[in-house]
Amino acid sequence: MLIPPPKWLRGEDIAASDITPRALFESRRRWLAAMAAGAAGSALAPWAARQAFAQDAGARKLAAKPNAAYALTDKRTPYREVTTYNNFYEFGTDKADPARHAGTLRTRPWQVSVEGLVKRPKVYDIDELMRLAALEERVYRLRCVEGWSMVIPWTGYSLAELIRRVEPQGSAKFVEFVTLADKKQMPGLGSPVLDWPYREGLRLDEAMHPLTLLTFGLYGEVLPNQNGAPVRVVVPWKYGFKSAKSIVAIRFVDKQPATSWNMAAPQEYGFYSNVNPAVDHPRWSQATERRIGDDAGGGFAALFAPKRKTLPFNGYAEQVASLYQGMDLRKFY
Ligand SMILES: Nc1nc2c(c(=O)[nH]1)N[C@H]1C(S)=C(S)[C@@H](COP(=O)(O)O)O[C@H]1N2
Ligand SMILES: [Mo]
Repeated sequence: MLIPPPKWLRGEDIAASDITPRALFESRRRWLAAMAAGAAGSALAPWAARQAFAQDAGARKLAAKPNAAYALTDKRTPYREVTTYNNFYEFGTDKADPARHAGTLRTRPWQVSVEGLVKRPKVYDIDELMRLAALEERVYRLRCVEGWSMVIPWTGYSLAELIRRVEPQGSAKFVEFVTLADKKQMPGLGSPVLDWPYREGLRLDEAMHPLTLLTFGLYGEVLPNQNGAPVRVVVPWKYGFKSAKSIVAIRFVDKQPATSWNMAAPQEYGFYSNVNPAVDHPRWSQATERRIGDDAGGGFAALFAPKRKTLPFNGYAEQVASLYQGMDLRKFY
C-alpha cells in the first residue's frame, strides 16, 4: 500500500515564502515518523524528509542580534505557552482558538500601507519592511489586562526607524494601526464581539519611543500566525491589547483615533491603557498578575500560577513615565 503524502508535505500550494506554523511543523514530523515506521514510509521518507526539513529550516528562522539593553533576567515563558495561550479574536475568543485556527492566515503576499499625515507615504511589501532596519532580539514582558503575563524574546526593530523614514508632518499627533479583516481567512470575524477591523492607536511620541517594537518574530523564528504574523507591534509598558497583530495599515492622524476595545467597552478600555497596578479594571484587579509558565503549564496555566506584584508601566517606568508627566492616569487610563 502506498499512501501519497499530503499536499502540504509535497510542497504543493505552498509558496516558498509561506510560513509554516509550529503545530503544522510538528504534525508533519509526526507524519514523517509514522511513515518512516511503516512499509510505505521506507520508500518515501528520505525524499519527503529532505523536502520538509529544508523548507522549515530555511523559512522559519529569523536571525537577529540580541540587544543587551532590553535583556530581562526574568525566566522566559516557554515557546509552547507563548504560542498556544493567545488573544487574537479574529480566530476566536478562547485562548486555544488562535493556535487552532490561525493556520488559514496567509502571510504572503502581504503589504503594509504607511499613510496619512506623512511626507513620504508608501505601501511596503512585508519583505522590504522586514529589511528596513537591523533586526534585534529584545526580551520584553507582555501583560494582559486579564491578569496574566509572559516574558518573550521578540524580534524586530524600533517602530521609530520606520516613522523617521516616512517623515510625519507637523500635524500628525497620533498613529493608528489597522489590522487584517478577511472573513475568508479569519473565522472569528463572524462574531460581533469587536468592531472589525481590529484597530489600535498610540500618541506619536509613544509610537516613536525606542521601546515600541515593530515585530516580525519571536524565539528566533518568524511570528507564528497566532502571535500576529507577519507583523505586529509590541508596546511593553501598555496592556497587551495595545499590541496590534497582523497589521495592514499604519496611519498618521491629527486626532486620537477610535480603537476597537475602547469602542466595545469604553468604561473598561481607555485609549492609553498603561499597565498601572493602581487603576483597577472593572472585572480584573491590576495589582497582581500570574506569569504564564510559572507553574507546570497547560491551557489554564494563568489560573494556577502564583501571583506576582504588577509593576507600574509593567516595569518600564524609568524609560516611559516622563511621557505622561502632568497627566492624571486615573482619568487617562
Ligand atoms: N488583531 C488583533 N491584535 C491583537 C488582539 C486581537 O484580538 N486582534 N489581541 C490583543 C491582546 S488582548 C493581547 S493580550 C495580545 C496577545 O498577544 P500574544 O497572543 O502574542 O501573547 O495581542 C493583542 N493584539
Ligand atoms: Mo489582552
